[in-house]
Amino acid sequence: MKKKKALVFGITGQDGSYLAELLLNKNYLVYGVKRRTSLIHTTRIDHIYKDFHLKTNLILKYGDVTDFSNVFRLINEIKPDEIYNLAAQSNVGVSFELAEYTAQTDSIGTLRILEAIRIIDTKRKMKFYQASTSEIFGNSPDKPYNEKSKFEPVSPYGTAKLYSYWTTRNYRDAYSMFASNGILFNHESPRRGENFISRKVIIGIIKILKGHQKCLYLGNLKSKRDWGHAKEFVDAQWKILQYKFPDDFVIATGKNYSVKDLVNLVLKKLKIKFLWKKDKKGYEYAIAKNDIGQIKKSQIIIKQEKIYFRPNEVHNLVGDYRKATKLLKWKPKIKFDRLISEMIDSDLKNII
Ligand code: NAP
Ligand code: F7E
Repeated sequence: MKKKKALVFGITGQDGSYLAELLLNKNYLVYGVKRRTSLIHTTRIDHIYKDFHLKTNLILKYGDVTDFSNVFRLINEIKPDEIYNLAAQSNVGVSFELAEYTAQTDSIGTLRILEAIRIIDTKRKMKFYQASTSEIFGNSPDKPYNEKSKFEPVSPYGTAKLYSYWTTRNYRDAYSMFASNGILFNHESPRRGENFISRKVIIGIIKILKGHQKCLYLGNLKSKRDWGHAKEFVDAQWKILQYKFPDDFVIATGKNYSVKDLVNLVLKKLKIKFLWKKDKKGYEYAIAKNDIGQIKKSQIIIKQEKIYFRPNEVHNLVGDYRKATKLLKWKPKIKFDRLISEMIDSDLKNII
């Protein structure tokens, strides 16, 4: 039987790497789009990528969703059965600094792919997955959020992704395209980018324990997130494209925790005793209550720092994934505690 072809924009990212593994295990021929960078940055997929001269089911192509001619040519040459758009400037904090670039990538990038499909795939055979996000709900009321909740994004990233959400729906309705949104809540893993909170906290605290740094500086500790495991969330992405109709699905765990809960859990798992205090300006800091590793009793190990607060914040995210369970038979299994343990174990091995 002819292998199915998948084209993955964003294959070098956290989700791209897990999705590539999943698709290869399902015997797909996987085409992955990597950007030109001054340093090679394929570390997340090196273990599955073999030299292209060897017989391999993973083929890497240079590309960028800000370049329409490139996007068009790739889709025209490959003629994939399924296209996953995971490419994005995905850091919410950074989007306040790089607002226009974020829109070019996270909004118009999606439009470029959809336009290319519309022109090339006249028989409407290709399926398109858009990596949408819980950030489109912003601070809208009525939690937990489901597919019918109101959208009120509060960052350049959130508004850019909302544009893509609607464009995906509009192309589905206007041109009868199989185009679906996965509205994914936060998902982490040992492969998570180091400037997202889970990985930043874990790496920072391990480095303090090992004496590589003294203190970890953070922003808002009060915000709450619904954190799942990326490996399970890419399974939902694939299932969304296997469903009989194009549709939009919330993918979440239904449980949320604050950033402070996350910090407390990591400290506890690393057996660091601590006490939270507040300075005169109201910023919180944590001091160690025991000598452990390279940490000395009374050392300030965590401190809030103004530069890590965002101009606007999403305070509390939690998702209702019942539609995905009903129609896709998808359900998260990995709990927050186990996710964090897996990430800690992995970084304890990485950081010497
Ligand atoms: P990630 O690790 O930041 O990966 C993003 C990927 O997009 C990387 O491969 C990156 O390439 C690529 N990329 C960035 N700009 C690009 C451009 N202009 N052209 C082509 N590729 C580009 O993000 P992730 O956590 O895997 O998330 C995957 C997708 O899901 C993103 O769209 C993200 O916004 C969305 N999402 C993520 C979460 C989450 O909690 N992880 C939740 C909801 C939605 P480089 O490696 O070269 O940077
Ligand atoms: O922040 C707070 C920060 O950057 C989580 C992306 O994958 O999920 C992700 O977006 C929370 C926020 O993720 C620091 O203010 C405090 O409240 O890990 P994060 P995010 O912004 O929720 C959504 C669903 C996506 O779609 C995105 O692509 O933690 N926080 N102090 C901090 N965050 C960071 N990064 N760094 C800090 O120092």
